[in-house]
Amino acid sequence: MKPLVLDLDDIQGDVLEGLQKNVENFLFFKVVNKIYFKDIVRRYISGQITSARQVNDRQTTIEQRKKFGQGRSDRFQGVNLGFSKEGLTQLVATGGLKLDPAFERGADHQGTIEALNDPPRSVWLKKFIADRIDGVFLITGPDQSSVMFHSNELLRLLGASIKVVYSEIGNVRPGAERGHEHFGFLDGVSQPGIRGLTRPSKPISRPDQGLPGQDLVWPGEFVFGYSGQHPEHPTKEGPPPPMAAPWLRNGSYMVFRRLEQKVPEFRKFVAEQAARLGMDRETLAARMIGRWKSGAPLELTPLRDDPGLGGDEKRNNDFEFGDDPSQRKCPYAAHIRKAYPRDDTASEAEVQRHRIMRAGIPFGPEVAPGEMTTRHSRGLMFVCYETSIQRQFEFIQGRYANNPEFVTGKRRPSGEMVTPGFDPIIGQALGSGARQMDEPYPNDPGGSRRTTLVVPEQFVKLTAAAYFFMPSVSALRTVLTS
Ligand code: N7H
Repeated sequence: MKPLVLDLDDIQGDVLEGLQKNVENFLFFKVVNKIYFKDIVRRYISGQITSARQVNDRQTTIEQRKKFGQGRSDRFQGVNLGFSKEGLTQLVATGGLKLDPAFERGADHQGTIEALNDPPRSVWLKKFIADRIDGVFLITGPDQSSVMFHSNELLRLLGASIKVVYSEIGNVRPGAERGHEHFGFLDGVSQPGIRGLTRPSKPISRPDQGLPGQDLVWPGEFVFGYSGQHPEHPTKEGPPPPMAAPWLRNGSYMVFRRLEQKVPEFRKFVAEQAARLGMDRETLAARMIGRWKSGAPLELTPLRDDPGLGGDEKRNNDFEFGDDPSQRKCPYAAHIRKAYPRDDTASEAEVQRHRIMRAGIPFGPEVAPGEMTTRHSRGLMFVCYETSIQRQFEFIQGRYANNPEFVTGKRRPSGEMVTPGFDPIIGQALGSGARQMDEPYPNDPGGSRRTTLVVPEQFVKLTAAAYFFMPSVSALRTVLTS
């Protein structure tokens, strides 16, 4: 068999392993002078793009330093560039190309908004929708001053060829909250492993996993030009996802969603509901997510947090849901069980065709003392990569998280059918209506208390969204800029 080789030098760095980022500036722009823009990108910017190879090498350095107790050395800068459908159309003739239908439509299309139960565009950030967005620069670095310095250099280079429509900075949270999102939960714990990149930690006993429990996925699910998942088998090689033109090779679609998190409101809701249900708050919040704040999964520690487990990448993903058939340990509707149900549907092969690579970062300040209702916008700059927005991101959001019937076919120990309810974190009901989830109170190890959590409002609110294509470095140097 031919070894699988990924062209890491040609793939942009945020796509597979994610640019190293303490701070990330998202610069959304419109192309004003196409000829000038192409010239600058070809001559100056394409050579500055941080590749997946650089990201991979930097990660090795970080891990080596950690191993030898040398502390963090993350002075790494990164630049990546993506284009919306409108942007691509400016650069290259896309007429007749069969791009992903969701990408063609765009995140702000009424059809997309309706399909995902997103809030109407009229309530999105005014500045974000003030003009056409052709592309986005992602500029990352160790701190705000270096990221701003590099952003300004880039803008000076681009001069009047573009107009910045909207920009916003994302930051990892400070101190002990580093790596945690604003509700307080460790993020970035579970990502798909990538065949040809992620090395199996137990090659003999578990050749189809990277870290224990991390299923390896064929790279074509995230980057064009490689084999994808087999439609009927969870580990076998499948065909490469269709590529509309040769220049899509080594490129990926990116979903961007600015998700505001109502943190004080979320905390208050959790405290009130926990009191109503006669349980503690930490347990209720963990049952909404499927992990404790430390990252420890409910499947492995259903009744109390275990920070040692949460932080141990060799153990914190090593579980399935199929052996928890009555949601005693983890509710069917919990965010991670909805977003990646693992072996818990009729077909694991099918589940593996709805995976995404997440690469988001929090934004906004910490909750201020005395901030009882949200006074400062904060949340998650959600970013994910895939080769089909329709089959991957939109499927997770629309058919899993927003679908109270999913996961289907479950019964209570009594035999009665279960309606799991909405994902209480990201699920969205029609017209921002109330959502329910089943079994917030744990019946573990036994018990049959029937409880329901009614979530009357969205604690995660979409305030802007866009779909992009992150081309290969070579396409940025040639087809797209000649
Ligand atoms: Fe989610 N959260 O803090 O509650 N997410 N997420 N997500 N999410 C995950 O495994 C969160 C969002 C996925 O492989 C964790 O990294 C918040 C969207 C997927 O087991 C936590 C927001 C979508 C996984 C959160 C948000 C997803 C995942 C556990 C918005 C896609 C991996 C830590 C503000 C439609 C599941 C981890 C797996 C994990 C949270 C958004 C999907 C804590 C606050 C929009 C696939």
